[in-house]
Formats: sequence, C-alpha cells, structure tokens
Amino acid sequence: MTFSVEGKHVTVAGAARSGLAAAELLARRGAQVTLSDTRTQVPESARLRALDIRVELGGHRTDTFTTADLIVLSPGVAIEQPAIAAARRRGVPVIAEIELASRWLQGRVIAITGTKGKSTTTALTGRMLAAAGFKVAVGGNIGAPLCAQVVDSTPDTLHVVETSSFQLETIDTFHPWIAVMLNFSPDHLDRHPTIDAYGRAKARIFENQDETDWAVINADDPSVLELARRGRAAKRYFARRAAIDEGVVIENEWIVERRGGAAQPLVPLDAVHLIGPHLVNDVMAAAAVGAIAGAAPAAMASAVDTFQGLEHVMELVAEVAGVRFVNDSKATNVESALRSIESFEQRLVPIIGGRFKGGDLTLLRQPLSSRARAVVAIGEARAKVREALEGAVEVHEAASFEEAIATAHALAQPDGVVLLAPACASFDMFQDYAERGRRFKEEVARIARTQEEIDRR
Ligand code: UMA
Repeated sequence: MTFSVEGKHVTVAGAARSGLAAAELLARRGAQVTLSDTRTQVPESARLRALDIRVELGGHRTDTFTTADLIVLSPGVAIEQPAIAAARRRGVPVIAEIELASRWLQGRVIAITGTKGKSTTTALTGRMLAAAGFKVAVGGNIGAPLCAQVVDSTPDTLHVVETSSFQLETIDTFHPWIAVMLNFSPDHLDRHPTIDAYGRAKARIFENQDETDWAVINADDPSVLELARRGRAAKRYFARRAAIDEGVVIENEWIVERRGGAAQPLVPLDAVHLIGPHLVNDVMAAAAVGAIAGAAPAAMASAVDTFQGLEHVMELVAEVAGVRFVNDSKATNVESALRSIESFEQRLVPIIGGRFKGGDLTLLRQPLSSRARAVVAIGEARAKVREALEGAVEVHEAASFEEAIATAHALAQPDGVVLLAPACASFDMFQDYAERGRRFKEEVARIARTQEEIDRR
C-alpha cells in the first residue's frame, strides 16, 4: 500500500534545512503540517505561508507532539526530547526525515555511512555514476536533504545519500539498494549515550536490505565487519591493508576488483589527487559502488582524475615561503585527526582542540612524537590537549584562533606543514566546522599577502 499523509496531522521537529524540506514535501502531499522549533525566530518564508504550514517557535509544545498522527525529526533533534518522548509513549510514530523521503522515492538509494569520509565518498560516487551516464541525485547529510529529492525522483534515478547516525537512528523501512560503511570510531558521544548506541544507529543502514541488495564494507576495520555481520545483503569488501581474495583492493598501483580469481582494473592510483592514504579508502569504496552499479572503469577513473576533494577535507590551502597550510577542519574526532596527522612524514605543526566530543587524545602521542615539531592547542579543550600530549610533543596553548595560526606558522618555518586537524567539534568558537575552515583559509590568505609584500620589497 502506498504511504499517504493526506489529511494527517504531522509535526516536524526542527525548522532548518531538513525540517523545511520535510514540511514542504508533507504539505504538498496533503498533510496538515506544524513545524516546531526551539528557536524563537526563523527566517520568514513565503513558501511556508503559501503551503499553509503552521510554525510554532520557542520550544516543543507537548500537545503539538502528542496529538500528531506522525512526527518527523530533523537529524539535529534528539529523540529523547521530552515532548517527543511523551508522544512516543502514546504510540505516535516518530521517523527521520530520510525515512519520510524514502517512502516516496521512485529511484534506488545508495546510502553511505561511516564515522569519517562520508562526504568525500558520497560526492565522488555521485561524480563517478554521473560520468558513467546514470541519472544521479546527491544529497542527504551533505547538501540537499533527501526530502528535496523526492519531486524529481524517477525509477532510473540513483540517489547517492550521505547518511549520519542521527538520521539512521529513526529509520523504519529505509532500504538502500547499496549500503556503504566506511569505518567506525567513537564520535558524537555528546548525542549518543554510548558508543554501542552510536554503532547500533549506524548498523541500521543494513537493517532492511535483502539478498538482492549490496553491502559495501571496509574489511580493514574490525568494527565495521562486526556491525555489518548480521546484514542479509550480498557483501562486497574493500581493503587497503587486509588480504582479501574477493573484493576491491590495490594491486600494482591500481584499484582493482578481485572476483573469481581474476582482477578487473577500476581506477589507477595516479588519478587520485587527494592528500592522505585514508582518502584512497574513500575512492576504493566509491569504485566498489560504481562497479556494482555497472559504471565503466574509464568513466570512474576520469571522475577521480578531475576530483580535487572537498572543502575542509585535507584541503591544501596555500604554500607560503616553503610552509604548506592544510585545512582538515572536518577532522572533528580523534580518529580522523589521527589519519590526517599520519598522512605527513615530518615537520608537522597541527592545530588541535575546540569542543571535545569524547575519544582518546593520547592515541595521537605516538604519531605526533615522530612527525610533529609542536602542537598548538586551541579552544575549550586546550588544557585537555596539553594534558594528553605533553611529553610526547611540545604543546603551545593559544588564546585565539588567529594566535594559534600565527604560532603554528612561526613553528613550521621554514619548510613545515601547518595542519588544522582539530579532533574536536568547532562549536565553542564557530558556528560549525565550515566556518572554522573558512576562517583558517582567510588567515592563511592574509599571511600570504604579507609575505608577498615582504617579497616585493
Ligand atoms: N532544533 C530544535 N530542537 C532541538 C534541536 C534543534 O528545534 O532539540 C532546531 C534548531 O533550532 C534548528 C534546527 O533544529 O532550527 C536544526 O536542525 P538540524 O540540526 O537537523 O539542522 P539542518 O539544517 O536540518 O541540518 C541537517 C543536518 N544536521 C545535523 O545532522 C546536525 C545536516 O548535517 C544536513 O546537511 C542537513 O540536515 C540536510 O540533510 C550537518 C551535520 O553536521 C552537515 N551533520 C553531522 C555530521 O556530519 O557530523 C551528523
């Protein structure tokens, strides 16, 4: 039976990107929609008014939730919110924005999750499939919310969807044709009560798959193998280190697919222009998806060759008088900062800190001791960073972001690398990781201009 919301009262929690897209879609499908937000002001929207969407601000009123026929959650809204918990106790169904969208999508879903690398893999997979001639829509946790993709969805559309644990936590029937799990490490422990709960949310990506579907799994990561163990989908492994007979591996400087004793070349490594071996994993995962979908290897290779990576992910910002500046603002947990740091051999000066989200910062001691000149600690977590790293590497605390960059620059001269790899969230100093990355780049641009003036004199 097709899913209908005609005449139903639906409350959408959160009035930002996901919530607005969900509310609009619901109203167009005949629901009576209330959009509820804890903020007291949201930008005026003629679209909401035209669609008769009621906006309720300044908190989640319990009766708006308990009397609804259905509740749709923005990813940023926790299911433990009292009004939502009260509605659940009364049996009101609570679903994620991606769940709502998926009930009306005509095309097939390729969902990509993991703690790190989701956005890079999603963007690259989208490019590969588009280069191979498929009709592709890219979005989810990256870019346009899935609800915004429903209107243009046709049976031949491949929806390449970055999915976060926040979104997966409240799915019900969400059913990817291909589900990718890139890696798993502690993250978002400010939202998920335990690491197990975070893992359980992620593993839901496989929950509704059957034998006709595919699970693309990182065989190098034991946690991923465990989380994917119970899935019913056919498994396609990829591994940069583990020895696997079947799956996507690296052989003679090529990403190849081993199957039945033969190796099909997919993408040459020299087409990969991304800094850091961990990003090769993302390329391998994208190539595994492309191969399942039937993309021609030449199309995949050309998509990789023209892909310079995403903003704020191992982004080479500039080289100023021998010092390279790399923006990995998206490295918001310890594991990703570790991978980022391990991508450099020596002469490194990482900037670490921000709002601590959990994880073990002492994991950085050993890799830093062999390759870092010093660390500059920033933000709320700077004392924690010092405590965790002191003794293994010199630690300088900076009172502001600008001071941190200036200190790191001084320490990295004449031939080092200043690496923004915070291992923490940005919310103590910035709106989000993107603002942190942009501010880094602005500051580097200022340093470059000053250097140009010096050179001119
Ligand atoms: N709000 C409430 N009640 C609450 C909490 C928040 O009303 O209890 C309101 C806020 O006041 C705000 C709105 O909810 O108005 C924010 O909702 P949101 O945080 O879900 O923001 P969106 O703009 O809808 O963005 C969401 C994703 N945000 C999060 O997962 C936190 C975006 O991912 C995603 O791009 C977007 O939907 C479109 O799908 C961002 C993200 O940081 C990039 N994701 C995390 C990550 O990548 O690590 C998971």
